[in-house]
Amino acid sequence: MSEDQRRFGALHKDLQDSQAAAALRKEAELGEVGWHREVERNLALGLSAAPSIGDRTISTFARGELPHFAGINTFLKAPYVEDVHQVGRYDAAVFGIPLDTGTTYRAGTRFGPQGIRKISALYSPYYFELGVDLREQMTLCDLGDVFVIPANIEKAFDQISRAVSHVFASGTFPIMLGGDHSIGYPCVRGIAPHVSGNIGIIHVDRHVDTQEKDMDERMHTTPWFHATNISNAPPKNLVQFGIGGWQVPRAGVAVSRERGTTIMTISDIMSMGLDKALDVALEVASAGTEAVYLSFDIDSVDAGFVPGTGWPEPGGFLPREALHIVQRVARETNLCAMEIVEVAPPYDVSDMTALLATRVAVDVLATLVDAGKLPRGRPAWLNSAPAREPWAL
Ligand SMILES: [Mn+2]
Repeated sequence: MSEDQRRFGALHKDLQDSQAAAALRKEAELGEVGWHREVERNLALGLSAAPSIGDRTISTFARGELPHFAGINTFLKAPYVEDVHQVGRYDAAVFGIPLDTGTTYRAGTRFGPQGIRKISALYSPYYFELGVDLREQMTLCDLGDVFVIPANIEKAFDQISRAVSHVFASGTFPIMLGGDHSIGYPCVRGIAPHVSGNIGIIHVDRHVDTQEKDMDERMHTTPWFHATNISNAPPKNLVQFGIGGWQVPRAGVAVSRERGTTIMTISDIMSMGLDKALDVALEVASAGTEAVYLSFDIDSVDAGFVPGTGWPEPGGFLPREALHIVQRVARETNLCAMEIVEVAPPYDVSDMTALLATRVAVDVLATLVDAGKLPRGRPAWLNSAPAREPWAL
């Protein structure tokens, strides 16, 4: 009897091919090179531990993953890369866009990146279900935050596009932590010039966010009007997934109708079944496009799970549905970047909203690793940086 049969032979026959059985097998194949490298670094920088400490991997000053409650927070305790010219050395980069000038009801998403970083310290880099260890299988860094201009949303947009353009052109996979949903437009504007071909957008939200202006300005209710004016981000590849309720402005509905974006309500998704609805969403976003951008609004989840957001709306997704959605997007599209928006820690309870935002980010990363999409070479559709900033017209 093989070792594998000894371990798993006793499992109920209906569980032989279960996710849990596979996860137990996959863990055994993960190395510990990244972990040992981290321990060496911690000891070199943080002194060896007091003589009474039996575990000699422990340092005197906390410098790595442990203790989870200690240390200076970066996202998932990833290295803080202060020199942004070095970003291309990492497979993925997280950075914050702490802009809430675009909020039209309760503000506070300027603290979103800080809130997400804080509770992300709860997590190790290992994800049981997929048998992925980010520390062993890819490199991740935290670039800190974009210098937004809170008193001028257009200047803030220029800063955001420039930052996103810089990271994206390096070939690193970018994860942007908002900030309110107004950042969707400048993020796509920073990416679009670097993609040869069209970009599809999967927009998970309760709100359409497609009107041209709100109270005479571009706000968090307007990103997809402006993003779909970009020549290679056409509205026919914009899928708006989970829309519904009493906070969908008629001005935005008119634009979505006129431009032919694809809206799917929660009821549509329930009646089709989540996976069938996702089949349709992924097909529409991918049709004729080279790359797909994921915009995940935390308020797409039922308000009971995400109190820390600006426009909570009951009746949205369950957290496990949201995670299933982003995992399928990561696995089955040519995902080129993502944003997670509308986390407002001042309204949060026990960090639960920020924790779900963390899950969305790490589940996407783990899925990209599991699907063999990270680490990645330089994609064929990725242009080198243009000589000028095309949005500064
Ligand atoms: Mn929303």
